Amino acid sequence: MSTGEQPEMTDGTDDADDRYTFDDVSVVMGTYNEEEAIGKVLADIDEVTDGKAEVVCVDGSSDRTPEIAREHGATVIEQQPQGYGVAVHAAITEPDRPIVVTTDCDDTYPMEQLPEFLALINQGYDVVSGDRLYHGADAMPAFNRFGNHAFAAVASLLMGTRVHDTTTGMRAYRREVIESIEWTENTGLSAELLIRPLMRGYDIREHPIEYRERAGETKLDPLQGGVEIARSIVKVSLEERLRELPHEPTQ
Ligand SMILES: Nc1nc2c(ncn2[C@@H]2O[C@H](COP(=O)(O)OP(=O)(O)OP(=O)(O)O)[C@@H](O)[C@H]2O)c(=O)[nH]1
Ligand SMILES: [Mg+2]
Repeated sequence: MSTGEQPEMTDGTDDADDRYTFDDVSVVMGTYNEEEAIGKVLADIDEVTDGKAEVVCVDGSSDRTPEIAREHGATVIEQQPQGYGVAVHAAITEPDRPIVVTTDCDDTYPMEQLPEFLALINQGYDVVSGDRLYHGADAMPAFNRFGNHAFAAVASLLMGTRVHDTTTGMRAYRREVIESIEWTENTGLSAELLIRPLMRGYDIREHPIEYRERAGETKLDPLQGGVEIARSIVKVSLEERLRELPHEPTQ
């Protein structure tokens, strides 16, 4: 686990065999009535990746979100709205490109930092996790900011490794990480996607990101969602601790 110094920058578009480019990247997201934001989010991805990244939206909307997504060339998978993690689980397991990047479809996350995520994957990290709290996250509601600091503190204690933002929606994963682990959480999936790989020894890097004010309505009830995330953090950390214990040989 490491954080801090800048990645060696590339524009993610060079063609050396051993480096991934945006042709190897899928950017995936759950989308639920995000018509105010989706046009900008998809235009930003298109611009920064030069149209090379594949985009997958798992959509439960009743507004124009899926039409706008298709107009931008995204693959849209329709799904009844069943919560963040159900959508994002379907989204991360859909692509067959080697690098999967998650984001929210609310214009909070800086798509212009995608080349930094790709550069860190190319440095060898298995998961690159956007740390919203590093720069202060002034655009985040104060209650959520407090909660996110608290989740990171609890997760760090339970894991025995300091992490700074367990609930961020912007990460890059080598697809092998996603495929090698069974994911169980819904609202807490974002925390699970950091905790299980970290406790299984994958190379994780937290990377500071800018965080913007949300466009459109939140889909998360901060109180109920917060309780569910806290429960997921405890459950998943303890399950991973138990996995670490030596097993009794069976006779
Ligand atoms: N398909 C689908 N997408 C969902 C569902 N719930 C949330 N999402 C999407 O998942 C992403 C995260 O939801 P947000 O409402 O941004 O939750 P949050 O980031 O915790 O809260 P904010 O601080 O308001 O951004 C957004 O892109 C939502 O549109 C759902 O039930 N189905
Ligand atoms: Mg969001």
